[in-house]
Amino acid sequence: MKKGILLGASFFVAAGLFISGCGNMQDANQHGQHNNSGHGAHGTEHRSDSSGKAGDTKVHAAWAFSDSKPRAGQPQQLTIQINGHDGKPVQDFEINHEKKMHLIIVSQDLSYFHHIHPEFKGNGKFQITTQFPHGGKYKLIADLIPKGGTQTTQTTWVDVEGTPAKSADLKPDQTMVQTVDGKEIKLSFDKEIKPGQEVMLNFQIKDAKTKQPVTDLQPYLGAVGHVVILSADTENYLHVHPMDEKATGPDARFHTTFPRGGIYKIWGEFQHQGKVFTVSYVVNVSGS
Ligand SMILES: [Cu+2]
Repeated sequence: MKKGILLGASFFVAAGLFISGCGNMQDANQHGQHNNSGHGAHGTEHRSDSSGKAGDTKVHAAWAFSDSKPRAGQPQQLTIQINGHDGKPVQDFEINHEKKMHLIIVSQDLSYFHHIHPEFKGNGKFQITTQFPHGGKYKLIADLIPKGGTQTTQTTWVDVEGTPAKSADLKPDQTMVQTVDGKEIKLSFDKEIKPGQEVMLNFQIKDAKTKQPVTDLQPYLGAVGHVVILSADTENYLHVHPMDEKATGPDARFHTTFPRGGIYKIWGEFQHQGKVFTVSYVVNVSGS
């Protein structure tokens, strides 16, 4: 065991499996296998891990599941220990969109998307029980802000035992109109998406049957909706911000910047009549 893992290990003696957020088991191309030779190097890696913005807070995440090998369909307690690069637990976190941590779980092909909020237990520790639908590889992305620090994204890969789902190729959608839970949602952009240029996303929400605009969206996580964007290779997790947090529909506008060309998947989550619905789109950003 290397130093970074041992530091994490002292916080979960009972847990079965340790995955270091800095150099985890499967994420060889990003970090190298268990390459935890020094904390200084990790900071650089984390910057490339998130949206590519410099200045992310230097923290280290250790991930542990209650079962040493998580199995599809079986509830797993996930513990995420956030320590500073001095090895000491981060004592508190800023509340961002109503939560101290947002955790996104996606399958490698991005067909599965799950957005949950681990509970802060104090002393740098977050916990939640979750389960994976199928066997295969999943990426876990924790979005957090240490108190007084800046937003950071900590990621790891998990290999889940069990029958894998049929993996789907990520192809750009032909239409930007989707029907989900009785809503018809059209996604449009204010201009052609170009790498490195800010673009506005507009989700326009109608009743699928009556085609009447939905004007009474409810706030979700303190805003009109929540949008997550990942590149097809999962390397780029984009920060997306609502233009008008208090909007209630039919338009929900957000802005973001796609860092490079390629295929991306976009998930929008909205709340109407007490129910959250998720709509997703696959887009191609041309250019390099
Ligand atoms: Cu969240």
